[in-house]
Amino acid sequence: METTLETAAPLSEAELARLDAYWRAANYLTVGQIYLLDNPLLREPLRPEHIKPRLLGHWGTSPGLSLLYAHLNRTIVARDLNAIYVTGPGHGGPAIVANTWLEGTYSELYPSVSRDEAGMARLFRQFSFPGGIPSHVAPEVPGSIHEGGELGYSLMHAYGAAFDNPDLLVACVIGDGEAETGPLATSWLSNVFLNPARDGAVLPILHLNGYKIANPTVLDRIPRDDLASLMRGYGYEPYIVEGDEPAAVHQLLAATLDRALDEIAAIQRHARTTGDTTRPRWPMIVLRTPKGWTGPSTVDGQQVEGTFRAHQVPLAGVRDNPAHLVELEQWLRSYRPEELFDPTGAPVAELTALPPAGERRMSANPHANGGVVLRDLVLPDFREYAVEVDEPGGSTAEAARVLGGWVRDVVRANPDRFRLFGPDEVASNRLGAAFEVTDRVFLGARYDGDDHLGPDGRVMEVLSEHLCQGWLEGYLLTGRHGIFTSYEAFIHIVDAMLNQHAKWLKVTRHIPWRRPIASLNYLLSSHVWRQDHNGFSHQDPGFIDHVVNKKAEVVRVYLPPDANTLLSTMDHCLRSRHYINVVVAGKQSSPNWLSMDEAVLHCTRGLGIWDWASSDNGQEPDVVLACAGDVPTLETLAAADLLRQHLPDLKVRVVNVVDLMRLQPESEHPHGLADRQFDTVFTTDKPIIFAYHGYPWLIHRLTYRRANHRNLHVRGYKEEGTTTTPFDMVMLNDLDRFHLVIDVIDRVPGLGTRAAHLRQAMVDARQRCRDYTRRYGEDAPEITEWRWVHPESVTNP
Ligand SMILES: Cc1ncc(C[n+]2csc(CCOP(=O)(O)OP(=O)(O)O)c2C)c(N)n1
Ligand SMILES: [Mg+2]
Repeated sequence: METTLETAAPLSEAELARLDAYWRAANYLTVGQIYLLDNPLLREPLRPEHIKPRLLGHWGTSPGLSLLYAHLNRTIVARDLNAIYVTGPGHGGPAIVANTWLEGTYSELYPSVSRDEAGMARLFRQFSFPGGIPSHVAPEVPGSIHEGGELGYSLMHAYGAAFDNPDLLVACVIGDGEAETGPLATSWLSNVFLNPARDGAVLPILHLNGYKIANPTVLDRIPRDDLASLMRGYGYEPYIVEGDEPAAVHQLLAATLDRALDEIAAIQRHARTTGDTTRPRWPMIVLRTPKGWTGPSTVDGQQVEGTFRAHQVPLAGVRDNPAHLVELEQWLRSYRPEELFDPTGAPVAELTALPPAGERRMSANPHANGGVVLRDLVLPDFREYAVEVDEPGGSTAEAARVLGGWVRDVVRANPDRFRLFGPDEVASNRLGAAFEVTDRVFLGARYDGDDHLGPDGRVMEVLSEHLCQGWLEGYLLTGRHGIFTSYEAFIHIVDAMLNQHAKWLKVTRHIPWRRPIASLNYLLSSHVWRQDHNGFSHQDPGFIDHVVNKKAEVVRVYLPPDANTLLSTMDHCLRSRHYINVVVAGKQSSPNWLSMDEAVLHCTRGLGIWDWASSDNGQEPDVVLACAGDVPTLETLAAADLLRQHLPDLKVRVVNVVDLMRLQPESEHPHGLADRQFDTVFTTDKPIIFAYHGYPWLIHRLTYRRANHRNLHVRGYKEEGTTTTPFDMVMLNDLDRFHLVIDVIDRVPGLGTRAAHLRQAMVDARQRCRDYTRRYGEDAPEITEWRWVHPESVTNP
């Protein structure tokens, strides 16, 4: 069942010699980076002082990565390919750095690491060295869009890069250990979403070196036919390249790459000339070569090459162990450096003739520095999608649905650079208007009755938050734009991926040749307060807490309280660069508070006093009612209404927060409000009752340095939930209007006894509303029919 091109030998003697020399050079430079502080060309016998004191890095995967790099270079030149290289085992950083140095890009971007002996010495010294470069294929490495430190995301990044890049080939190495991760396991499905006419190609290469850190890999130890069947089941045609004899493997790999690239070209030609987008069977390669190939075969009597023992540094005691020092020197000399580098230390002409030139080099391909090819979105004027708001709360809308109209037109205006990603929830999250102009992309079988399913869609729906995230990251990293819409609770599934992307953004901000990319935008519309169909399992607002841990310069969190503020917020997010924007907004019908003009002002301020809801009339308030999130805003306004009716003398100030980062001090976040401004809004000594969308602690965390923090009392989600009515849900968490009034009574000095009757009435109201739900299965009319009534006493400025 497996396909091996055993007899093919497409390389001439000279080609084979050149490929092998190139591979040896890359391997030499890799070992040099791991071990050497000095004496880079071995001009003198190795001495302990030439060796780094801390031996760091991963040798085992490196020879395989370099072998593929050299062979891909051959095919890029032969076919004038536009290709990038994604390496799942990104721990093989020294191999990729070595290749980028060989092809010149490294020295162009880092001139001090020149292509000569002095540069080679720096190249070696800097690797995994304090003040130098990280050990992985980190953002510092030219041509990288994938650091690979946290395993599992290579293939999804590769597909993300290929979408809407019809001329691009993404060669993607997948570690056989990496292939055991959940995210990688689901990634094989991506070919169901790749359109051969409109998208580029991905060539998956499973690097079956048999081992991880301390174990064999599952895919190496299952029957070979089963592995081939598995790949075929996922819709790939697997080609096996197996061996441990370099010349034979070179011939086989060259033949196999030629075959695979011929097939890809034929698939694309067919789709692009006939318009037939039937899902093709894409080729993939299984590269079965020894882990740590060409390294020390045995060390201290133990087999190393071809085992898990080759994973990191095979000879560990080189500085102190003379025998190991000799073995290292033999190992390095086995690559015959005198044939590879000229007397100045530059790669010899035979080597520099192998890779492509200019932007065809995988390390210099602009797609791998997405900001370079990023084009702005064409954004329709969001103001034209506004809901009419004559008076606050006078009408209702489903905010996400209103946004959907604008998103539809963003899709329409940007047919080649914007996609919506979601785990089966684009329609459920009320962005269904997009389907007026596009489909869900899908190249599997399609049946009558399928809903907006087609080969050409702009909406990518697959029930894997990992895939959505990984595709979008790959898409953004190669210079495009998108929105990921998901349930708030389940977005946690990608917490770890978000970490990695946030790190990437943080580091690349400070690499001058990396250009900013479009922000990663999350729209979380099925949120904690409205899980009517589901209940407790679907309730968790903690993604925000997770995001706020990240470097302030890359994260933004928005809680627009209504439709117009949501429109304004999303327009801002799609224009922004190099951030992670989290937007939480409801999809249920809820009141519109602000006209579009007011919404724009409010979003620009980030937080502000809502005069029309306040009764402090420009004076010092007795209490501040703050709120963030659509449901807490509703409850806060209802509480303000109750206070106005029952305690008309009480001076209440209502503050709404749309940009959560405004709460932090200026020193902690670029959006942070200056202390003096914060104090004028929140006062320095009056109680603040803060109704917050998520876990209350976050508000304390963000404000703990503020003068009035000691008077801050936060209500939010406290992990109480079930399948029940919306108002019962807020009551379960003491976020309801009645409880907010109780909080005011309990905290405003002097109110206690005067408001005792009201307090008791509030306790009773909670019970009454609770009983109503138990009896009738829905919320009481006093809740559902409540409307904000504009107070006569307050003049709107
Ligand atoms: C998600 C994740 N879990 C664990 C690790 C720790 N780790 C680093 S390398 C490695 C083994 C990788 O094996 P494989 O993918 O086969 O790569 P290779 O053999 O090519 O080195 C592990 C478990 C990691 N980097 N990421
Ligand atoms: Mg492996």
